[in-house]
Parts: sequence; structure tokens; C-alpha cells
Amino acid sequence: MPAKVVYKTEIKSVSILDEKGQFDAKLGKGLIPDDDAVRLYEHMCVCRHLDEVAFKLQRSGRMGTYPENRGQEAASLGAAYALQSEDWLVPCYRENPGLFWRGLPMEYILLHWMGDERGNQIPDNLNITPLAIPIGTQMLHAAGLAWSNKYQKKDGIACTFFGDGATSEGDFHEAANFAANLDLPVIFVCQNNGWAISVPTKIQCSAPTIAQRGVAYGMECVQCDGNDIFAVTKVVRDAAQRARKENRPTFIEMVTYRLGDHTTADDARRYRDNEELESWKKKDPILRFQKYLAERDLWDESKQEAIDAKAKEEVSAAVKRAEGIASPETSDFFNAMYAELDDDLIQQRDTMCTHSLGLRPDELEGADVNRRTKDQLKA
Ligand SMILES: Cc1ncc(C[n+]2csc(CCOP(=O)(O)OP(=O)(O)O)c2C)c(N)n1
Ligand SMILES: [Mg+2]
Repeated sequence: MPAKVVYKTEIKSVSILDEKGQFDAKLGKGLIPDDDAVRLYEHMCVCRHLDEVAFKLQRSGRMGTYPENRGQEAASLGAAYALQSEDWLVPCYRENPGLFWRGLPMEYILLHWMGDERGNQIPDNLNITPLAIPIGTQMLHAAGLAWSNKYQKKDGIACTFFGDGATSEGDFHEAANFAANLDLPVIFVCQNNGWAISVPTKIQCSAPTIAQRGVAYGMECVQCDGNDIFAVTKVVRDAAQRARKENRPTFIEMVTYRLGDHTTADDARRYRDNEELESWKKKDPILRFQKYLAERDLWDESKQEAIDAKAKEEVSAAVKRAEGIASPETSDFFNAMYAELDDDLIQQRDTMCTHSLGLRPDELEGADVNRRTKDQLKA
């Protein structure tokens, strides 16, 4: 008996504004009104400028490390634009444009990369989780947030961002399985930027698309041009509707490219062809958006000058706020980490504030602990 085909699928790839600035008027009709398009473009320019400044801050010793977002601005921004304020944004670390669009003040990101934990104390009303540096953990958090919202019958879905490399982590597979089987309102946004530090996507995923990794879990999967803010807006809007109406997750692969190094601790010239880089520079999300706006008489050189001046002002004010913040107290470490402190944690906190080595603070009253001898500390 001939084998029957029991399952067939296809992955669609959505593109509306291509690298030459050509616009699919049918697919893109009414997606982004002109006023919003101008604001989104300006926002992308501000974020690009932040990258330049942050790079210099790191090189001059004023910041620990920094991952440039350059080239990927349309992905998180289009997603944040398509979502609503009650929806969770569950980021990785290359989503500045989307986070700022939601309302995160820029100095939070600067503080984070300056090594100040207060950068991760995101204001509650923003529905943004802290940057996730361990690769992949945030996808599980997004599934949990969506489950919690569904369980409590609250409005709001969860949209999580991660890289191509993160889809090789177990966490991705657990989160995808969980979301699909429990009917959770989650959007999984994979920013496929071609590289996981020095590992190219093609040697860590043998399938022709990353999008199809979601098919095995039984969810809708789609690919889009991640440098095309119109395509991004469309696929995220569709996915959000599916999540809200049907409680179904969607996996979106946004094809993009990081034009910078992985972080300031990396030098991509050691593993990446210049030809590849140059070909992606032509697909820059800002350039094509500029062409689109120019075509509609919404952009010219003088407008760009005004945008650049505003970007300089905004970024330099944020740097001032980040660098001008008072030093944290030792106790902030505990107070930021825990919602409530039990007796044990209170003792740990107080002990840490005395700079003692594990001695009880009540035993140290009036003593200068740093001058105690080893024997005294042992006693
Ligand atoms: C669990 C874990 N393993 C390894 C690392 C080190 N690491 C940091 S970024 C990165 C690559 C991530 O690549 P990708 O998911 O494609 O994201 P991209 O940086 O390209 O946006 C790795 C392996 C980490 N942070 N966490
Ligand atoms: Mg990557």
C-alpha cells in the first residue's frame, strides 16, 4: 500500500516595503498612517544614534558592554507599534526601539549596560520584563505571563523576542510546546539576524527556515522581512488577533541582520565576510523607510537635520540622567530583588551593610568590622 501523506505545510514570507523602497500598496493599505510613519521613522533614527553614543561610552570606559541594535530597528519597533499597552513585551537584549516606543525611558537601558541593577527595575505600568541575558529564558516567562492572563481572564497577550540562536535552546522548545498545548496567547518573535555571535544560522538549523521550528508544536508559523516595518506590523497584528480571539500562539521569524558586532566585546570582522555585511547595508530598515517617506513628500534633507538634532538632544539628556544617578545603597540589592524580605533575608541584608564576613549585625554594634582580626572574626 502506498504511504499516505498525513501532513503537509508551507511557510509564507511577508514583504511589503522592499529594500528599493517599493511598496505593495494592496497589502500595505492602511497599515501605518502617515503621521505614525513619520514618528516611527524618527524613533528609529533616535535609536540608531543611541547605538553610536553607547558604543563610544563603552570604548571610553563609561559603560561595561553594549549590544548594538543597528540594522534590526524595524523588528521590535513594528511589533511594539502593533501591540497594545496591556500586552507584555518580553525582550532579549536587542529590542531598544520597541521598549522605548512602549515608554521605557532611555536611561534604563543605559543603566543596565553600565552595570546598575536599577536599569532592570522597569516601571510596573509598562508591562515590560527585564532584559534577559541568559539565552532563551524569557520565552518561558512569556508563556507563563500569557497563561496567568488567561487564567485570571485579564486582557493582554505576551510577545517575546529572541534570536535565531535561542531556538536551539531547550527553553524555546519547552515554551513552544507549553504555549501551543495550553492554548496560550503568546507571540514568539525570532529575530533571525544570521548569527549567534560567531555561529551562522545555517550551521545550527538544517531546516530552510527557522519559522518551521514552530510547526512541530502545532502553531501558526510565518516568516517576514524583519527590515520592513510594514511587514512586521502586519504579521504581528495578525498574530495578536489570533492570540486575543482564539488564545492561539504564533511563531514569527523576522529575517534581519545585525550590522554591528555581537556586542562591544566582539569583533565580527574575525568571522564574517565584508561582502555579506555590505549586501545587508543596502537592506537597512531606516534607508528603505526614508525612501518610502520621501516618495510621499514626508521626508527631505532639512527634516533629517531636525531629526538628527533632536536625536542628539534626547540621547545626551538620557546619558546625563544615567550618569547623574546617585550611587545605590547596598540594601538596594535586596530590596530590588525580593518583593518581601523574611527574617533571614533581612539579616543577610543588614550583615552585608556592615561589610562583615557573615557575622550577625547585632553582634557588631559599634565595632569597625573591617579592622577585626581573623581570630575575632572566627570567634
Ligand atoms: C544560556 C546562555 N548560553 C550562552 C550564552 C552566551 N551567549 C550570549 S549571546 C549568544 C548568542 C545568541 O544568539 P542569538 O540567539 O541568535 O541572538 P543575537 O545575539 O544574534 O541577537 C550566546 C551564545 C548566554 N548568554 N546564555
Ligand atoms: Mg542571532
